[in-house]
Amino acid sequence: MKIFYSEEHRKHHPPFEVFDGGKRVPYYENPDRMDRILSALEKTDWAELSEPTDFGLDPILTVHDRDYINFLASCWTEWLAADPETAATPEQHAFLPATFALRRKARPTTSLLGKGGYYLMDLSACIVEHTYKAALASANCALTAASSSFILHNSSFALCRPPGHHAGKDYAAGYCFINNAAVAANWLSAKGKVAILDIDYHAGNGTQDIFYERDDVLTISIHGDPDYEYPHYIGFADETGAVKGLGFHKNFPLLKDTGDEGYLSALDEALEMIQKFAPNYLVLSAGMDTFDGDPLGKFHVTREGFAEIGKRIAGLTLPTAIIMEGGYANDALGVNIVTLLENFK
Ligand code: SP5
Ligand code: ZN
Repeated sequence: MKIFYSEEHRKHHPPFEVFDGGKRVPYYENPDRMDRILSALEKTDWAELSEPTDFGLDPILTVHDRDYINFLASCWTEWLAADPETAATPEQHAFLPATFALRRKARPTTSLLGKGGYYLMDLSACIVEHTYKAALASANCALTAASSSFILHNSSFALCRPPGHHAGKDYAAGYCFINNAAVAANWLSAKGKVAILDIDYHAGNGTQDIFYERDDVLTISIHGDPDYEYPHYIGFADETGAVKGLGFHKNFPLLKDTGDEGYLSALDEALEMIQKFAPNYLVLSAGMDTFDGDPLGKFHVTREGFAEIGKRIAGLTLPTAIIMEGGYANDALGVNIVTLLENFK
């Protein structure tokens, strides 16, 4: 299986994030995640790693707002210029505003913190010196996987970091800056009908927003009910698309403590919808944080569960661009993703 991976992610390693209650914790979405996956892939005889191709900004700018991308590109330099304390010890800091825009009446203002509060949704989308570079490389991994799946008509894996599914057209959120899966799916949508299936534990709010009014890309997310789980305000069952896209989005909000059985029955329903839609390509937002024991999740999907999930999705027999999203039980992350991927080789 072709796997696209770039070392660029390493420099995006914010020293902390802020949890509910203002608790500062080490950044869960860390480079060690990739090392665990790489070493598990090395033990297989089918993983064929290569560098991504650089697609330039055009395919990213068809999904994301130009001013938002400019903000990501210049944020750190502007922050350092404005804050001498940060400039003296940059590795101890992250750009993280403390005031966020309610979008009803808000606009991006000209000050950096004004832009930050507008373009960031929460306290886990921390920006450091090379965040933008890492995000671009991550998007290129997804694009290269999409083009590989298109050309070779088979499945491929984009080992993306940072992840992407919480990033909307003009906002970063939940460790995500550029929506890798959306960029890949949008690129593929010029070649045929595309379905995106999001199996990350958290609702794929960014992906939902981006394609909400489109009927050429079916989006489905299976996740912890936003009634108790991040991202809290989106991902409910009654959100099914709008305008032309009505009926082309589906959320499966699931209860706390969902295990293999409950998960697989939602998955079967999702797969049936995908079959009815009859896409030419599948983009799989593959988060492993549904795992039993993930520090950020409340589900109990087992390794055997991931084997079955992979088997059923691969059963669609679609060329699939598999895009890495979340998953924070680092000890099990490599084995879990390999268990999922094995079904697509
Ligand atoms: C890509 C992805 O999986 N992003 C997830 C971002 C979640 N950020 C919100 C974290 C809220 C943490 N609550 C923690 C409870 C720990 N016991
Ligand atoms: Zn997640």
